[in-house]
Amino acid sequence: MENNKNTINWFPGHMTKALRTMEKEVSVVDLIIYVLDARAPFSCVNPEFTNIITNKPIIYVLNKIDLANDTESKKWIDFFTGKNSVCITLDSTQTNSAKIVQEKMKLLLKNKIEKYESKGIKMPLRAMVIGVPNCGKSTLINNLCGKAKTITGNKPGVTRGKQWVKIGGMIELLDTPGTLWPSFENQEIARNLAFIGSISDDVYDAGDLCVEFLKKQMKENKNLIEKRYDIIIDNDCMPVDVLEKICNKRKFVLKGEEIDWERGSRAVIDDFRKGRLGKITLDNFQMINKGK
Ligand SMILES: Nc1nc2c(ncn2[C@@H]2O[C@H](COP(=O)(O)OP(=O)(O)OP(=O)(O)O)[C@@H](O)[C@H]2O)c(=O)[nH]1
Ligand SMILES: [Mg+2]
Repeated sequence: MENNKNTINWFPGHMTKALRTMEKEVSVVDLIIYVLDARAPFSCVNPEFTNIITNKPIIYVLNKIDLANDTESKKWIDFFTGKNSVCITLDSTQTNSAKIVQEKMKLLLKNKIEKYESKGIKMPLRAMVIGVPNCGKSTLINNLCGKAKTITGNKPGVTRGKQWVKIGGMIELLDTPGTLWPSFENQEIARNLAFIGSISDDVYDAGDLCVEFLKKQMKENKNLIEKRYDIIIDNDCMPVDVLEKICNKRKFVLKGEEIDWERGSRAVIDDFRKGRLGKITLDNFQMINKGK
């Protein structure tokens, strides 16, 4: 584990409580709806969930698909499709887009539905919706029920307790608080979770995070950064030089022409989060063998 002042960790008490609640509630659900941010789907897989969701069919939802790179998303769909799991993509902010979740639930639970129908019993289908903070769990549930039954918000840790929501007559969904895990051994994953807004802004330095973000994007999406900020990134440019160019271009300067690094850093991260840099996927397949 990297151990310096830049190490990111965030595991507040309500997350431990939420995991215990999930452990209790899992026995009454037929299926898991596992929401992942499509920009960092592997980073969003929480090792703490593994022991909780054993043996349940899973619908993996690559949510916020509107913000992710299309080619990369196709690869991640294959990765998350398995014997007892399907993977779908979604933009939960589009009205009615989540209907596909309902269809997949019925497909995965076909045997159970047929069994009860043959006996003339009406049994609701129950699913637990899980995922890291801010990945869109509550938005997805509201989309399915066509009403704002759960509270949503553009910051991590909005949902704090469990909440059952009925969808029509036959489906019941359990909204859960976004949870992480006690310590990030892989700080690349921690940073990706911070970039997508799953980690409280209070636990990392915006300047450090932004420099790491620019370092990565200068390798992978240099043209998108150049285009957004109308700057040229020369080969000998360091990430901090790029941030300086951005701050100057945007007039993020304090009294005495001093660069406002904090404001510039927050602006760049916010641009990424809102998709203003373009469709960017952070995760890659090399991360898979490096631990969490
Ligand atoms: N662009 C885009 N934004 C989305 C999508 N789904 C959710 N959001 C936004 O993401 C933010 C977080 O959504 P929530 O539904 O509150 O996320 P959550 O997973 O319930 O978060 P916690 O309760 O904190 O764990 C909100 O600002 C939503 O509008 C999506 O598919 N695309
Ligand atoms: Mg929520």
